[in-house]
Amino acid sequence: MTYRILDAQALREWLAQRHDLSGRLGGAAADWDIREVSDGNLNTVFLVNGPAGALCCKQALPHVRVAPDWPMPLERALYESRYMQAVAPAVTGLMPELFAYDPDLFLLVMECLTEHEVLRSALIADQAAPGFSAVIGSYVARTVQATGWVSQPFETGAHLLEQFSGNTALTRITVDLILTDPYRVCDRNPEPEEGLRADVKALQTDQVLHQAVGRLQDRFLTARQALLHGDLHTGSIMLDGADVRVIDGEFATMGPIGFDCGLYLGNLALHLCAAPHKADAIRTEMLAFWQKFSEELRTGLRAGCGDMWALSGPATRPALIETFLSEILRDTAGFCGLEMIRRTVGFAQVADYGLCTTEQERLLARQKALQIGRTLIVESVSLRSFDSVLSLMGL
Ligand code: SR1
Ligand code: MG
Repeated sequence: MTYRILDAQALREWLAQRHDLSGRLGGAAADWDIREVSDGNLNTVFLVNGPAGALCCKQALPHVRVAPDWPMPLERALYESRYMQAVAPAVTGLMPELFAYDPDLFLLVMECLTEHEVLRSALIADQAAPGFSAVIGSYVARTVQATGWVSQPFETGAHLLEQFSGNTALTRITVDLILTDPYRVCDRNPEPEEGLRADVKALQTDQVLHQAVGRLQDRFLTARQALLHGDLHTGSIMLDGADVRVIDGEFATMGPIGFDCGLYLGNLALHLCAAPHKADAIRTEMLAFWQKFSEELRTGLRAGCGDMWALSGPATRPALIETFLSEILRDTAGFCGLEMIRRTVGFAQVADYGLCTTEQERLLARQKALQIGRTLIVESVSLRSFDSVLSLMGL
């Protein structure tokens, strides 16, 4: 069957022929309730409800969903399916189950998280049950353990490089939207509000900042430490109380571990800028993320490592681990800063700023995010502890 963009009826007909999937829904195809709930920038998403169960169907479009003039290869769905398969055994219960991938329709069929809400929306509504960040810290540590050179035989890394190095279209988005566009004049950048124009201009001319961004470009493109989710923001996480799931792994690529950490923390920090009265709660979440991530990785690496540290033993490995974690910390701070800046002045911004009740308040929130982002990027190379990351955020 050749590729075509599915609407609800076409999806119904396709599902009806897939007995492995229609069996999960139960009843007759005509009775299924199919709703399009597309929310992200790139794809269409349908929720299908039948008498016996529900499915989530996500199809790649040949363009960016929110920018139809921007062509985008369909293969991102393949990489998302590969990502889910690669990390699923390590993160059981922390991502939806993948039931099927159709390579002709570039369609993923997954467990439907009917009761879950997107973390960003839950934060904005002030309804996220505390504790989600420790789960995300554990998620990142587990994916690193399962895919990183530091903990696996080198053949694992070689295989993953081979599986994901073709994901260049989405990596190009990251290279442009996160690592480059906010620091240059670019048609994709939205016109800034008047009060922010001078700040945007400063980002384009700040040589100290550009040099520090250069270090992070180097890290992102050349430090292939582990398989990254690649887009771990608060819109890529869903929760229902304490049940936390990571979704949307289409940006998966081998890269620096601090990239996933930094994007996650950057989105919490953006929320903080928009809702400064939540500083205590956000500080607690950030700390819990880092403690869980670093402790779980430390414990795992003490118990065993890959070819990378094959000669280390109980006397020498702890120092290797601490040096490794320090490098991740520096990258985390830098990528956190990059995410804060790009989500404030770049193509893909965040709904969190909608929490500000006046234009002046929103301007100040954005300026705060730019200031914290710049400081994190520029200072990242000299940071020694997670406390210093928090204090650069005013926490
Ligand atoms: C054109 S895609 C824009 C952004 O949406 C995705 O979620 C990624 O964050 C990407 O940078
Ligand atoms: Mg996404």
